[in-house]
Amino acid sequence: MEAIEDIIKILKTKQSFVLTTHIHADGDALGSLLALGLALLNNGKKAVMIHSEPVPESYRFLPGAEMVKMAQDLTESFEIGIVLDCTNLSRAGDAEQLLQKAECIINIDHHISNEYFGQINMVETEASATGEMVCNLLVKGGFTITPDIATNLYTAIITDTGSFRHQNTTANCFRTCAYLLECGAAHSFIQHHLYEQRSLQSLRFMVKVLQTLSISENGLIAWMTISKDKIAEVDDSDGLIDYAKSLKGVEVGILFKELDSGEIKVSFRSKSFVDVNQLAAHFGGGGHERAAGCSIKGTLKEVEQLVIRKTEEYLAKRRAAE
Ligand SMILES: [Mn+2]
Repeated sequence: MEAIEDIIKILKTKQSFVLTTHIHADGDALGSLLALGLALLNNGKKAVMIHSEPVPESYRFLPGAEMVKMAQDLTESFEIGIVLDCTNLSRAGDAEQLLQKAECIINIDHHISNEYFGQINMVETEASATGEMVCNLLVKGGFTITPDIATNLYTAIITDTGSFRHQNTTANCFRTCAYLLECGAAHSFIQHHLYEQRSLQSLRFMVKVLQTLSISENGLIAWMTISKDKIAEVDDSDGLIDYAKSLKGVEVGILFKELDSGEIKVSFRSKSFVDVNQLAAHFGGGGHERAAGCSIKGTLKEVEQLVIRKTEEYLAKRRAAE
């Protein structure tokens, strides 16, 4: 039996579910979490959506966002744990303990670096977003896709494909979105909240980050840095990395962000041939071929040098192999 059939059976027969997603949640993470959570609730199940951090302000418009609970506040046990858009259990943050207590963990994800940590693993690396997989799951299971669920899933796909710009944009993802619009996904409402609600503070923050832009000698790597003092002002770095990648001639865009933990969060994007999942994996991270990330201990300067050197090595090796 395929994973999807096992999952549908469990969704129908079991009664209590705890659902979560990865730390530093994005639109796909939250959209998938809320869509599946709402579908279970609509079917009379006990379903609790949890996260290690409060839902980011920019995603509080998602239907059901107010129902997401802090993982730390829960002590009860659930029959089934469902983890969405998450490569491994440690990426579930504080939700990990609660998940470990469940009889069965279901892992639903589209990252190539997924570690198959569940008892049931539905991992489809060709899916544009976990939201696309959840849509398929709900349709196959005969669950009603309400306008609220559709809005969550549509947001998941829009954000993970960069509004249909990234390589993961497929015919199937357009078919799914067309279907979600028919189900009542609120297109204008979503666009407005995703792209027309930036604060002046956040735009000024962006200007400062753009000023840190550096480019490698060969013009193939462009990167930016966010130091802790800058984050203290406002932390809205979503999508900034795309500006580095958007430069003509650049293949790899990198964003370095200093975290409170003494680590540097490194995000990678590539345009056409560098497998950034491999680069991130070298530093213990992962993701997709064209978008990946990792966290490295050290100062901003040290990590910047280390990662740029490694990326240059990768490009040099590739040239030699051609
Ligand atoms: Mn995703």
